[in-house]
Amino acid sequence: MFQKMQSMLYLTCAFLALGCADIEHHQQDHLSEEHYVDGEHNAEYDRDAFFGDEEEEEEYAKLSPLEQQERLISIVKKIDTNSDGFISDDELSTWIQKSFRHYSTEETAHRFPEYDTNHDGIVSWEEYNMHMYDRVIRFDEDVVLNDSEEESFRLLHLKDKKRFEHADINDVPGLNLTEFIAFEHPSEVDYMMDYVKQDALEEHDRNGDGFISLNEYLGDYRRDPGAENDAEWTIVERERFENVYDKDQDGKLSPEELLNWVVPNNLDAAKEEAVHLIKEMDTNGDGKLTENEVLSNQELFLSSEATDYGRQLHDEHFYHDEL
Ligand SMILES: *[C@@H]1O[C@H](CO)[C@@H](O)[C@H](O)[C@H]1NC(C)=O
Ligand SMILES: *[C@@H]1O[C@H](CO)[C@@H](O)[C@H](O)[C@H]1NC(C)=O
Ligand SMILES: [Ca+2]
Ligand SMILES: [Ca+2]
Repeated sequence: MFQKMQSMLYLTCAFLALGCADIEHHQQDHLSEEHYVDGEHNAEYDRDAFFGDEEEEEEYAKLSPLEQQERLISIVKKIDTNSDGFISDDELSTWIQKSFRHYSTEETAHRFPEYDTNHDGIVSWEEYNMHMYDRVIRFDEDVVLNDSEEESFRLLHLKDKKRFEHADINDVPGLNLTEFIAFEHPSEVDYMMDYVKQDALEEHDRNGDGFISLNEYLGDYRRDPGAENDAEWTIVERERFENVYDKDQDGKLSPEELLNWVVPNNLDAAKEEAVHLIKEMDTNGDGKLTENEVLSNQELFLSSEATDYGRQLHDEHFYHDEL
């Protein structure tokens, strides 16, 4: 019911293509609620902020049904990377992930010059600080501050610094655009995965054994005071822990398994969405989608992550045929 209502909202959204930021926000919360951990990873998932700021005002030209169909068909052709006329779940999940990454890259590239104030193509640690805080902040790694607000800011800032250093992989100090993207979106950049795992362990592995137990996992949600006595909620989360995240069923999450929990939009999440969509749209039940199946399920397709909720229809990067 909820899903259906959302689809309808999206449909309206896709056709009117304006003022959809709120709906999008809810949709993303809905799809990725399990990925929000203490707000720590929100920064990596900030397309909302971007589109809220930049594109909410933009009104897409309304497409004629023919234009819409043409663009959809070229998107379908591009998803079908092996050109066998069918969209497989692998092709679709790769596409969904590509779409996620495209937007984070664009959004970051767009903001890069604001940080790089001397325009040398590198965001230095000083430039980053100036942009964020109007001054260069240096905290001592070993001195705990008495004021709790200052202390949590110190910890946050030290984390920023660590992420910055992990992102900086070449010999030149500071971050070029590629590295800056890794800094801003560590969970979408392969070379940052070790950092992401380490960071998540630091956050959640209370007893320091290198794994996340069910209690450590639940403990994280229990910090939400409203959830304290919600037995039903505990059952749902326990079920998720056991059946979704704990792939090898050993009762704890390894750093690898942990990624599925803390990283939004990783391949598994994209795969889940792809499998779900194919199941919904696969009229003849052969496990893959034809162009016709997509066209006869346009509404669903255009309200899904496969087309970034219809937005791909308005972005040449996705619908334009390579010549
Ligand atoms: C924190 O408080 C303790 C005792 O009140 C004091 O000795 C110490 O100098 C303070 N530390 C800082 C960094 O202000
Ligand atoms: C940034 O540096 C990395 C590592 O040397 C390099 O692979 C990448 O192409 C550079 N990116 C840009 C935008 O210059
Ligand atoms: Ca610079
Ligand atoms: Ca543990």
